[in-house]
Amino acid sequence: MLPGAVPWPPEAAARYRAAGYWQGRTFGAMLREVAAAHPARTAVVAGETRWTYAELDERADRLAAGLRRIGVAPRDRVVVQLPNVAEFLQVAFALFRLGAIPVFALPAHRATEIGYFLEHADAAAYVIPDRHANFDYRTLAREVKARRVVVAGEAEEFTALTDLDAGAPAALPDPDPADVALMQLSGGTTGTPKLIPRTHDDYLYSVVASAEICGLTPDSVYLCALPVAHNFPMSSPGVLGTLSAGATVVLAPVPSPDAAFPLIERERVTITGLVPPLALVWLAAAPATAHDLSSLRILQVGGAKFSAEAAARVRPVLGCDVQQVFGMAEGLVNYTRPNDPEDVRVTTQGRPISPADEVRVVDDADRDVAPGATGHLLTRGPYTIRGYYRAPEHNAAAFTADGFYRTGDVVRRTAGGNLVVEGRAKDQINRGGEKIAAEEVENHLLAHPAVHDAAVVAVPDPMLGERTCAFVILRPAAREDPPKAAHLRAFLRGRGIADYKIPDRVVLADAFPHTGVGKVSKRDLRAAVARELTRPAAPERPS
Ligand code: OOB
Repeated sequence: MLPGAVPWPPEAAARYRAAGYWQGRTFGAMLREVAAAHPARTAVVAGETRWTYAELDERADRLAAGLRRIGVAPRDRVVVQLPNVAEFLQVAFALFRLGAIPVFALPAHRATEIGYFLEHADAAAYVIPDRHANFDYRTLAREVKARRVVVAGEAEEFTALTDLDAGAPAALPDPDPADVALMQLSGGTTGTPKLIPRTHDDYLYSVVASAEICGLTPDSVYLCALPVAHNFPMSSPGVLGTLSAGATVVLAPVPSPDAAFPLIERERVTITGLVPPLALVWLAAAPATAHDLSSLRILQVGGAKFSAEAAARVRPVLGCDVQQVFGMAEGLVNYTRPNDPEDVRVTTQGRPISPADEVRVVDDADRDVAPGATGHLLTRGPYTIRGYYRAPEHNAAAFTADGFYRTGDVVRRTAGGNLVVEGRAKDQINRGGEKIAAEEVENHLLAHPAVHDAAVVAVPDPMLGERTCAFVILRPAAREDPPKAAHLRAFLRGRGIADYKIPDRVVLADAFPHTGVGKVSKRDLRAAVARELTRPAAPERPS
């Protein structure tokens, strides 16, 4: 196992192998087998690009050899920040084949986050597009310290992906399936994002089991509308589950109905996954569309709570089944099943993938609550990590002594065994599926010379579910001429963080409410914004 990753205890690993969950197969081998079985089937469609399984397989081999030639070695970490382009899959499988470890960053990440990933993972390379969504990633690459930069597109002074894809493929030894295959990012609750090491054995199990639960066959067509780097569209069953089934992945450049509906019609898409705010946009756009959406069988919705009211509208409006997906990059994924009764699919967030997933619902002292009562969700199982990468101190708090992951989610379990997400205990904002660690944004605000203290909380929002509000106490010297909210936001942007982390509202405060033990009471702060939101518009400070 990669140093810095936390292995499962040997007896648990032995159990997962004996039960057949861990099959000792790598992602590289999986693609090889599917390509041998269906060489001429379409593996991926993205813009004008269409690759068969044979082509994707060969391209992955050639690129693996090219990356090896420039010095990328087995177990090296490589930060991959690519949007929904076919090269994403080529790069991912090239690294899997090489035994190097992609660290999947989101296209929205900026210099501070990327710099941190490169450094924390001690990355050997950084893979980017040239431009995407009006942003030049080469300028970002110049700002961070990357040992080597590989560009899909115009490389300028960097290494072009096409140059690495030019030589002959080399026969590389298949990596150890028990070793780390990739790293996902945690939504996070702390000042720095956490890296989630997932092994071939554990991730491939969750991916293949997900494809089965969703009924994928070689005739399925999965539309990847969300950023493919995120765990949901990557693995639940996502693009990897689709490939494991020998089906077709269609990558949409953006998730809007304008881009997605024509693709659904043209490619006869059968399944896709969205976060709740996008599902609402699709529900609003579908009745008036001229596009034929009749091929769609399943709309998955996950990443944040999807209301029962909205879930109930999916079949009447889109003519397909809704599937709720409650998952986390750390592992556990829950699905409602296609043959569940309608009320289960509409009102619950589903049940775990695996019979070996252990789920506990506990009180503040880690005691099991009564059946059906609400409590903290703890989980452990064949595809849930036992620790973040290189984070021993954080791991001591994020996992119980016996290896359960503390999800930070507040849930209840129905008599039928389905989970209903009732809330969250972790200090995180879920902005329409995009996770924001309050502490991370607070630390950036504290770096401003006028800021004495900062507390970031969630504010309910009809569209996104939640938005962020930053409460700020100014230093006495700054109170005469307080900085405007727009100035503080620009300051945060200048710190090089993803745009979705910039607070939607900034409210100046004289003091923060405290809890009994003297911590800032975020519950009271949330109540304060809620009161303000329901009051008739009073002049807000600052604007
Ligand atoms: C997915 O993964 P992450 O790592 O971005 O976020 C995980 C957290 C969960 O702990 C929970 O707080 C929230 O996102 N969440 C949901 C939810 N799905 C995720 N909360 C309520 N209802 C849901 N359906 O978000 C993710 C990973 C794999 C599949 C799907 C989502």
